[in-house]
Amino acid sequence: MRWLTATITVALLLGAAGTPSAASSFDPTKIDASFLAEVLASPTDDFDVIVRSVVKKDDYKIDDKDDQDKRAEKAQRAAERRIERAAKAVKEQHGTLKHALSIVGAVAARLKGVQVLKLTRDNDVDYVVKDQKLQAQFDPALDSAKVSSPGILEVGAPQAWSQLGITGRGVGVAVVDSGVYAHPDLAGRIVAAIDFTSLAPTVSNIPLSDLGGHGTHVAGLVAGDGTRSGGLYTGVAPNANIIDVRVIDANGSSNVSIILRGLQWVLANRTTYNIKVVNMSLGATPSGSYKSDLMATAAEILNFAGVNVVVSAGNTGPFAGTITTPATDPYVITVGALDDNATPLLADDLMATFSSRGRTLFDKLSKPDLVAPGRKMVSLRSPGSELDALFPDRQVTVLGSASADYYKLSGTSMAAPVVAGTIALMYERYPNLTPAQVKRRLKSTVTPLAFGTTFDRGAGLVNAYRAVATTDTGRELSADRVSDAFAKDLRKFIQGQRFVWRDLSYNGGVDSGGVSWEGVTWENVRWDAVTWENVTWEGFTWEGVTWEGVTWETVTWQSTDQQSTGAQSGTGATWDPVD
Ligand SMILES: [Ca+2]
Repeated sequence: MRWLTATITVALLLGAAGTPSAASSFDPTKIDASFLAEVLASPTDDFDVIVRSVVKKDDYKIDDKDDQDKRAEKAQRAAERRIERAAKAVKEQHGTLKHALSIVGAVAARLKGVQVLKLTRDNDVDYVVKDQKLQAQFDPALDSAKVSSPGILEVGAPQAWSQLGITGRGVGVAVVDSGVYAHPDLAGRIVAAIDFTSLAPTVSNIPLSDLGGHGTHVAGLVAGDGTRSGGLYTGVAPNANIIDVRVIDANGSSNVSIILRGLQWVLANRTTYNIKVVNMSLGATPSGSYKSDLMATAAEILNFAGVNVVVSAGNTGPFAGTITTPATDPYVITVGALDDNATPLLADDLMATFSSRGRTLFDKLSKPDLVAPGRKMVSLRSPGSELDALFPDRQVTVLGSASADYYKLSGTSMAAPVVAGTIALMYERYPNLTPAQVKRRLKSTVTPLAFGTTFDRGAGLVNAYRAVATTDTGRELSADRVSDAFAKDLRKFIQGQRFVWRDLSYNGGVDSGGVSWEGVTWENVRWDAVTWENVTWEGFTWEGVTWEGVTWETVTWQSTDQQSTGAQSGTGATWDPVD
């Protein structure tokens, strides 16, 4: 009955608001502390939330005889039960259900503050978080330097194309962003597009528009082929495929629940489109540890299912502790921005002032992992988009061309896709790499930088040529454990599989409880850093784990409204410069 101790405080607050105090005890262990404070301050306001349900013992019971199909079917049913449980809890509080978020065993919903408090007392509820707003991360250049693409040269991408014959052909990069305009430099290579800001998202092979103008720029840095500039302005992997997962509206804003829907779609469709990389040039100020962050959970699940997750560090530098979420997660590849000073020479490079840096605020992790050029980057223009209209001086017209086909932007948003493109190159050459190997290769082949520290520029500047050429056999495995939600779900969903240990002599041959690695099973496993470090994730079969969009027929998903109002709303989101 641990919530009883908190009752007095909330009763007083509610009393002041003229609401009966009976409404009001809560379990503080099931709600994020900063969100709790917000709810207590405005108990009668509406809040957009994400409600995770508990996993129960009988949700996923597999039999040794079950084949892969049977296990997949059972995993799907277990995921449905999770959604049903969360949906029922919301309905009991008379909340409005918005979407199923099976990747994290949750639903998105809208409830009054007092109802949010009551939810924390529901035994079927594991955790309630605010459906936080996110912003695309960029920093429009304030002056108009002479147009060039030094950043692409500095990372050695053209060397990888010419010397190794590697251009990213056939590799899919999901751009989780504001959409991708059908720019001629991406012709025929936007292989799928889906819009989670629309009322009824459906997948299409016809490119969507990009009302914001951000995603098109990002996609161009990954895979633009320079068609309209005679090769002057290309991305890092000019033959890679783009999967356009639109989650950001025309104003540059999104919500965690929309991002989660995008990520669960990527998980479910990763094989169909050969998606090896997700680029997330977005972030939010973290409200706590990555361990209780659902975007971190979704990113980790993708990572262990074989999809690299590349995330921009944030544009809230230059001080320490400014890394945004989900870049704070130890498993994602966090990219900070370098200022290439408009030359392809390294000697004049600097850290971009705006680039967020570590250590991370809550977990004190060393971030970013590495940096890439991110200042005054020239890439694809989305004509008539919000950005285009707001900052027409960023338009770039190639000499002799009748139209401005390119656009110049700054931000860690522009640095992340340089790394995502590099990863696409790596997979063309070595299709069987795993995310842990990719991260190791990226970091072990960087161009070292003479300035800065590990906490601002990470390992150094990404080197696309060397990352593709290397035969490093190492793997970078975080010593930090995965997020709470992933840890809780993992056992239920993949417990039918064996643990495969990286090193039977690791940690003196025992786990942190003293059990020999060979003796560790799903029944006695300890979910701590030592265990995570030693698990060979590649030993798991993730095909049986669906975690994709579940539709539960008996639930009426009442709202696809993306707008936040009441206590949830901030100032209207815009494409604000953040430098
Ligand atoms: Ca330079």
